[in-house]
Amino acid sequence: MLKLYYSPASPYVRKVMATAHCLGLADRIEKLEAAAHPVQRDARIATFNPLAKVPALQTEDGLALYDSRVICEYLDVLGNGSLFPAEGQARWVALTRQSLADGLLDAALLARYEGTARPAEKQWSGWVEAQMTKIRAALETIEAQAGQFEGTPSDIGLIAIGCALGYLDFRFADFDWRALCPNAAAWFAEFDSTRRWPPPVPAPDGMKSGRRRLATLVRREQRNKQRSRHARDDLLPQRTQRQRTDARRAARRGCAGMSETLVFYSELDPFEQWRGLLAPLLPGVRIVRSCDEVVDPASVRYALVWKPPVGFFARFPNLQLVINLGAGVDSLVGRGDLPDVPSPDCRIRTWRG
Ligand SMILES: N[C@@H](CCC(=O)N[C@@H](CS)C(=O)NCC(=O)O)C(=O)O
Repeated sequence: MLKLYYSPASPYVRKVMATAHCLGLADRIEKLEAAAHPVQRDARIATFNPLAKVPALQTEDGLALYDSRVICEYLDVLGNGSLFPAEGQARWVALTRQSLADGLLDAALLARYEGTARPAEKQWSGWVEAQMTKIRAALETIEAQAGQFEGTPSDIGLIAIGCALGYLDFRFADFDWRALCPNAAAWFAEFDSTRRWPPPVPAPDGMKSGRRRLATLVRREQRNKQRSRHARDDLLPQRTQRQRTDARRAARRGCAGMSETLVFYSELDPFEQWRGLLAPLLPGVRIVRSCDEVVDPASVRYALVWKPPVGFFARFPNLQLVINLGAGVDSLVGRGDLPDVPSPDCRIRTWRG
């Protein structure tokens, strides 16, 4: 198997997966859990890629390949494809389109990191605006060429452009790139409808009705935890009533003070929408996505998941509750990275949207 350090929200990873799907190689790729971040270095990726970025691929011969351009070209050779035209103008056009799309993504990521990774007091709107200027300029060039694009991605240039436009929809939903690029938008609609790889964020049904049930599960777990802590405290003979009351107050403050984390993983479900719905119902719980946000693994008590990669749960030593974003728990049982059983605090429940 090929092994890919992977984040479902990464547009470069998506480009790699789109390439793999086009070449019929997707089933040969094992996805390895990764949490790439520009500041918090992920040691797992770093042992493999000194830049600690995703995507990074380990080949069946043990070669470490990065970045997405190298990986896509490797896959093309492995799959006897022609997504990288061998010579002539077609080659240089495809490679330059890939660079254009990747450059658009580089600017988009820098703009996004400015808001999500940099402390609020250090953020600089001029920086974000400069990145948006690059994005607009790249879009102008894409628009100028869109009349020549083919509907089904025939080379790496068009795959990269499709993934870049998809990323704008995903992370820059308020930025109306279609207004700037009507021809590219028409091409993208066709590209998007024929894609064979997972989209970053299709909305599932039933989220609104499910959020209350889900929050109830988390709150019940919080209460259970608190009760067992109190029961333990009450057994301590040397504690006075006053000390017990103080300990309970401190525990309650801890709950309200963002000491707990719910970690989200799904390639199919929309994280931002889930977070938006759940955050008001769970004020004491930090809700993060494992792929691109800093996670203090010890603070993770709850996981809301759909088919996380093997090894995902092993990072969270204090996990108490796993909520599956689909019917049944067959996708979870027997995978070996759940917390040790028997554990009084560990259970699996099913939630249906
Ligand atoms: N040029 C690289 C860019 C990869 C990249 O920036 N990936 C992001 C995730 S979308 C990342 O790993 N960021 C962490 C970092 O900047 O250190 C490629 O094409 O693979």
